[in-house]
Amino acid sequence: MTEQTRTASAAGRRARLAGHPRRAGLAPRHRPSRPAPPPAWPAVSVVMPCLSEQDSVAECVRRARDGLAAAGLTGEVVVVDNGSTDDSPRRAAEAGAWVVREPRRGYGNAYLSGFAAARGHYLVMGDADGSYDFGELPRLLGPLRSGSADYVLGSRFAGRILPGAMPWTHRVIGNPVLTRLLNELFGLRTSDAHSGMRAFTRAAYQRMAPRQGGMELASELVVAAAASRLRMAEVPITYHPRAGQSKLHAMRDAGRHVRFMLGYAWEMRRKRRHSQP
Ligand SMILES: Nc1nc2c(ncn2[C@@H]2O[C@H](COP(=O)(O)OP(=O)(O)OP(=O)(O)O)[C@@H](O)[C@H]2O)c(=O)[nH]1
Ligand SMILES: [Mg+2]
Repeated sequence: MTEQTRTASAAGRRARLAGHPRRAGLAPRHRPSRPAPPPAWPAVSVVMPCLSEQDSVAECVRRARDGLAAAGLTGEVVVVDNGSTDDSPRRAAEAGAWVVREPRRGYGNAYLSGFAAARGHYLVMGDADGSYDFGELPRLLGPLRSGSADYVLGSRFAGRILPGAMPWTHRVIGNPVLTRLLNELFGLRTSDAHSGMRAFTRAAYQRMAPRQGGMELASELVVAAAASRLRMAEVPITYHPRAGQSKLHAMRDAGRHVRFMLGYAWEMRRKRRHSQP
């Protein structure tokens, strides 16, 4: 053992005793079934991106807190305010969320700063628009807590899409076509590549190390989870009609997904060619 690695492992041991997963120096190594941190640090961080969702954000925060309590887990709800022009930040804070501000617009940018602020051992994603039911948190976290998966996708297509929750163009064309393209390009079998409800361990997140600032973060996470050889699971969820105005720009966002997928697949192929003798 070199002097440097000895120092690093001693520091890791000291930090592990201190109890916080990030200070414990667990990343970037992969430890799929570590025990949850002691209660002083939240077991779960529910992160919600929020762009002017004043009609729903407080209820989402309450449902997430109730969901954590039902699972018997300590937790925090991190709402990332992405430049709301309404009362969302105040309502989120009043409902018990920790509000973080991210001035750079974009679904991905909002998530990246929410994850950077989050302290939990498990990280959960979900919109602040009322379309995902945070009462389903205990089921979503099940495969992580049992140690059978590192990354769980809440699948709307394997579950239920309630009337009015998704326009038929997205349900029959947009989502299935983009999901199929992703599966074909990367040899995967996901049923809902753009679901906004997911959960993973902190170590899994550090292995995926996502970077995309827009909606294409959703595709990036699926592909990066597979590329990082994470154990993936899908749990059926119910998709509800959202409150307030959609922030989705269907064509522009679909274009960003396609560009990301083609770029990533090209890069993977190029690396593979170069690594061949
Ligand atoms: N699209 C988008 N959403 C953002 C942004 N910043 C934060 N968000 C939040 O990210 C979540 C996802 O956006 P939505 O408009 O719900 O997009 P979607 O779920 O694909 O579309 P809907 O089915 O219409 O809800 C919401 O909670 C938004 O408030 C942003 O710059 N763009
Ligand atoms: Mg939504």
